[in-house]
Amino acid sequence: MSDIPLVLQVGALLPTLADSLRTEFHAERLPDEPVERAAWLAGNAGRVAVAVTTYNTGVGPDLMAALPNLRAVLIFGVGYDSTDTAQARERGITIATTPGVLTDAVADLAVGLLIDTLRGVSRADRFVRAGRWAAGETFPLTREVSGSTVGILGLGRIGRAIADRLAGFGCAIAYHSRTAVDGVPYPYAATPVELAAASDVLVVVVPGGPATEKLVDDDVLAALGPEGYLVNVARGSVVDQEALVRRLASGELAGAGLDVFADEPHVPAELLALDTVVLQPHVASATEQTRQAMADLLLENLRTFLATGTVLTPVP
Ligand code: A2R
Repeated sequence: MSDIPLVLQVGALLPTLADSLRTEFHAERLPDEPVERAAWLAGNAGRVAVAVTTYNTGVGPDLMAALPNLRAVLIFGVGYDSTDTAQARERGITIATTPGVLTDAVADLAVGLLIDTLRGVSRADRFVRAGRWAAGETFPLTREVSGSTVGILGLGRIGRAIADRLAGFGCAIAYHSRTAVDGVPYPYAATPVELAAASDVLVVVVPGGPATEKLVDDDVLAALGPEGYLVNVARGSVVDQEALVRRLASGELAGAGLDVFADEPHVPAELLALDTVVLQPHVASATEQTRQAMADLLLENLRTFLATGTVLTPVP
């Protein structure tokens, strides 16, 4: 039994995916509890050939180092900032994510957040439920979405899908990525500050990780200005959250729609208290259809890897 390459589940997974891993691949689950985990690793670490995990759990440096025969890490999601990519590269360990299949769901939520933040949909719902409309109060005027200028920070798969959707609203689109994208009709801004200065709304859709840490810093937020809005469906690490909270609380930023935070699931109390902010519990890809499509793609990567040693959607 001990020489059969093992598929290891690291962290909680979608139940249907965990079932498939168990029934089709005889996967085992790494215990979460530290003492149990250490005991499991002492007896089994050498058997593990493939680890299956999520974008937020990942396979960090210590766990990766403890698995001497690991050959692949398959991630449920598009982010891989919690997996040790440098060690993986050094050791020739393949990393695969589930890109593409979640593009539409994330773009849908980004646009929903943008509309909610500018038009105050959630705020107006609270207003009605609190009986304030019935009591004769008037809901304040909001910011029009149609015709606004939206800056997309990261014009990749999701960024483009957001731009496509917003074209239907007559929004003017501008963008910044490290490199200008060939063949798109939108103006390219050379820096995030330049993009923010030209935008009514800045939508953040770059990957997480050290290269984008606080890419949206206080200078970018200052350039967005008191009439500006921020929407973040990328990673909390991409935005200087302290600066964001400070500017929102002081009215130096008009509002924000946030699906991601610096220290999830903790949301700063100042944000909870602000009516200009729409908060989501990191659910941009969380539809039944998309989560199943992500599970299907991950399983296809696993089957392909076990048969050929390659995957369909490797991280470059
Ligand atoms: O920089 P480029 O030319 O590689 O363009 C990518 C851009 N990007 C960056 N832009 C500015 N500074 C950076 N340091 C930087 N790193 C990457 O982000 C590209 O336009 C975009 C990422 O696009 P995709 O790789 O197609 O990713 P996808 O599927 O759109 O997902 C984006 C992220 C995920 O990683 C999650 O964090 C989130 O959206 O849900």
